[in-house]
Amino acid sequence: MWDRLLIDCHIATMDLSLPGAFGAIENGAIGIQDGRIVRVGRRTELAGYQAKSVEKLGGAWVTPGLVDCHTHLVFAGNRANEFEARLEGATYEEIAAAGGGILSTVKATRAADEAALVEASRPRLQALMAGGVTTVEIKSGYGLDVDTELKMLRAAKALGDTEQVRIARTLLALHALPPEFAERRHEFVELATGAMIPAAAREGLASAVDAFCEGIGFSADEVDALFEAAAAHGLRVKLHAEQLSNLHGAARAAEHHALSADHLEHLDEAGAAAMAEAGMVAVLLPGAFYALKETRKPPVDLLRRHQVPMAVATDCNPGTSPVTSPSLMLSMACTLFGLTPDEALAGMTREAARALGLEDEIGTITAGKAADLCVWRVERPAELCYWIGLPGPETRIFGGVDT
Ligand code: DI6
Ligand code: FE
Repeated sequence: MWDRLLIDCHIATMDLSLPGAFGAIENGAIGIQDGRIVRVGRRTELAGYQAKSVEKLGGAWVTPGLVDCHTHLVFAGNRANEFEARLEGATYEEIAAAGGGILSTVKATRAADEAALVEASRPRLQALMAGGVTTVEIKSGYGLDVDTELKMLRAAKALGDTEQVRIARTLLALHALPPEFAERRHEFVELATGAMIPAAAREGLASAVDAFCEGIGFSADEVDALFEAAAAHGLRVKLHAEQLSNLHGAARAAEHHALSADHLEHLDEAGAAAMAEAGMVAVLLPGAFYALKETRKPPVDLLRRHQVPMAVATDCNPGTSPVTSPSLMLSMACTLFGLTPDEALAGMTREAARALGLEDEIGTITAGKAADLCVWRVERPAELCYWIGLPGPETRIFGGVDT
């Protein structure tokens, strides 16, 4: 006998093997046992099964738990002062060049101890969870020294140990050049490859390595060295690429079999083709596009043409995307970037799971996967993208348990 049987519901399985938008099953049922989905189908197909708890959902729609596959939500302080400066005309690059930007968050994050960092970050994580997120990726990158990078990853781990959410941890080893290395770029890259990566791998603190490939960040050649070290330590890679300019980072990441390239406003055709060939995911970040008042959109048609799967994430960070609402990202992905509601929801479920290498575990409502689910009181799944800033699901199920 199963633990739970959810009935009287419609299911947006997001399973690509089912026909139609959202992989929808109307009048469906979901069987749950030991925290996993054991069976999903039409109610009539599951008629013969019994469960300890049979739950009528009153015609609600059930989706996979949302997956936020790109965040920097562990940090100290905030940058509302830079927000004000940008409103007065300063650009993100100018603020960064003047020692603000990422470096101001680095200062605050270095000064906070691990416990303070955990408690500063918890409300942001809880806001995402309340919005329906059951898996979140958290990057380091505001330490820029070995100890602080590890402290950030430990804080992310502590959050996962104390909240009902899955956390994927990424070492963002090349985010900005710290002032103490101003004249010694290659030494900082050596620190990242020779010390940060080995230490994070040794402690099991990260499953992936990331970098900011940009004029104000790091070159594609520097990223190469980083990704080689990551591979040597058994870590996957992903890259912030083509956000503000085109350094051809996505194509370089493809050479390293990266999981994803993220942002991509300036991606060109060769980059999209390389991503498709390598089976990468394009992670679109409408919060940063919006907050920076960018005008150049990621090339969604190009990505579709090359059949590059698209994920959507909050990029929750203090500088360019102070966002804690997954609903808002679904809306912006459609309204600003032109995704269909089916693509946007897939972007925060199935394709986001793939961007984390977790596609066998989460991201669709499929027998065998973890029972991470959201129950929404809506009449059709497109409502999840239509409402702007929807508070969250009626019920959030994590590992088979209501939370
Ligand atoms: N891209 C981003 O959107 C964030 N980092 C990055 O590489 C911005 C980080 C910040 O400004 O604090
Ligand atoms: Fe980012």
